Amino acid sequence: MLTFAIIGKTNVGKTTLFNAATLLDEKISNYPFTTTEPNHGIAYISDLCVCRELGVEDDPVNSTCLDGWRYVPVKIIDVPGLVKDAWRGKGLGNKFLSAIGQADALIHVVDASGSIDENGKISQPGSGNPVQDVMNIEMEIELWISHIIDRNKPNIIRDSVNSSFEEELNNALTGIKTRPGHIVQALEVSELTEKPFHEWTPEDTLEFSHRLLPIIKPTLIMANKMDLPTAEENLEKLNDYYSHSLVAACSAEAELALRRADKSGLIRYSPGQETFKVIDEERLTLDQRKAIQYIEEKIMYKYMRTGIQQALNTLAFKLLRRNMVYPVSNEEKFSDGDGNVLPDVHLMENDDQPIDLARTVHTRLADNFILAIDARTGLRLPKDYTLRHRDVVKIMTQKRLQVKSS
Ligand SMILES: Nc1nc2c(ncn2[C@@H]2O[C@H](COP(=O)(O)OP(=O)(O)O)[C@@H](O)[C@H]2O)c(=O)[nH]1
Ligand SMILES: [Mg+2]
Repeated sequence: MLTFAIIGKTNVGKTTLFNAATLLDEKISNYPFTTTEPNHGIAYISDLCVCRELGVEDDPVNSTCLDGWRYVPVKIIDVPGLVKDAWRGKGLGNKFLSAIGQADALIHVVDASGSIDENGKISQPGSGNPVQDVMNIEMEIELWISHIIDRNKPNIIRDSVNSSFEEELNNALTGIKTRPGHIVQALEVSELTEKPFHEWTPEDTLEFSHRLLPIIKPTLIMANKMDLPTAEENLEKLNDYYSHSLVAACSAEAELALRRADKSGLIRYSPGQETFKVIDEERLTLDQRKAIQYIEEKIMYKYMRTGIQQALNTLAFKLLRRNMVYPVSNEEKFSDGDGNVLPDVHLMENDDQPIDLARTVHTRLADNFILAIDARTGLRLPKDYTLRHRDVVKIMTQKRLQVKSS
């Protein structure tokens, strides 16, 4: 399952975002360090399901279909505020950094209203510097990566004699989910391909780590608290400074309020939609009415949506370039062996082929793979076919295999 880690300094709204995305009840408070363990939860990314286009009623198994939208689960981790010198282990730093290591992509939350001081305490709105905040947190992660490399330096040098340096460096970094291709790419952009590893200075190691980070952890910067007046100016600054990466505007608190109101039956709201509907005006208290009005005025009219669902989708589809692919075993009914229509959808990588889909469903399916069929047309897919978003694919095997997805 894809894993996203929510990072950022204290009090920017990470836990609120986590709760909104998972609708779990976590302690939300103004005190720094209320969270001492990385929280793990399940969030969903969503896109139009193929059921309506194919004219079928589906029976989702590994995902959910709501009003013709498919919601696919992803793991999400709320990583408590990283303090300065976290990479040296300060403030449970290593535990938090390891959680980042497990992630496929990062949601870097900043307080766009600038109401947090350097130490993560609530202060005068507009006084904080979100651009600097992003750099500080990234620096901790880069120093941590450098530290891992330094610690493994003797082993890397020793083992490179019998294999390649790139391979050994990759082995040292597998805990943060590197692949050999990432290492080669980062060496190139940091211009260290030619320099012998034993001659690397501490600056070289840090430069390498700095270049490696965006390659292994695609990051979305989430400008949170957009409902506050000082936020707009900082959003512009963030957009200017981080024009090379993606910046999204959001209000985690608004999303949390909407999802909770939906859950308790006060409003009808599907995450990611641009509107919500009050079910019964009479049932709302004065405070609830005020809250709804605030969200409408400050967020929904201005930004069209709270930004949370879009952020999750952007990570999966734009930054990680995943495609939703539906495996079926009956290409006429679009069903699995048990008759479930469009039971599963998998988030395949951009250059994945049908054999990769087979492997994702079950290794036995891959071992016996012969060819794949496009269930929409009934035609055989070419040998070198790469899977596309919303493909519905039947895998043909040598033997008749009855496999349940793993
Ligand atoms: N105005 C406003 N406040 C928010 C928003 N999101 C979070 N907060 C508040 O910011 C404070 C810190 O939030 P929390 O999620 O605990 O931050 P964390 O330390 O990063 O996990 C709390 O008082 C939240 O209610 C938002 O979108 N708008
Ligand atoms: Mg928190």
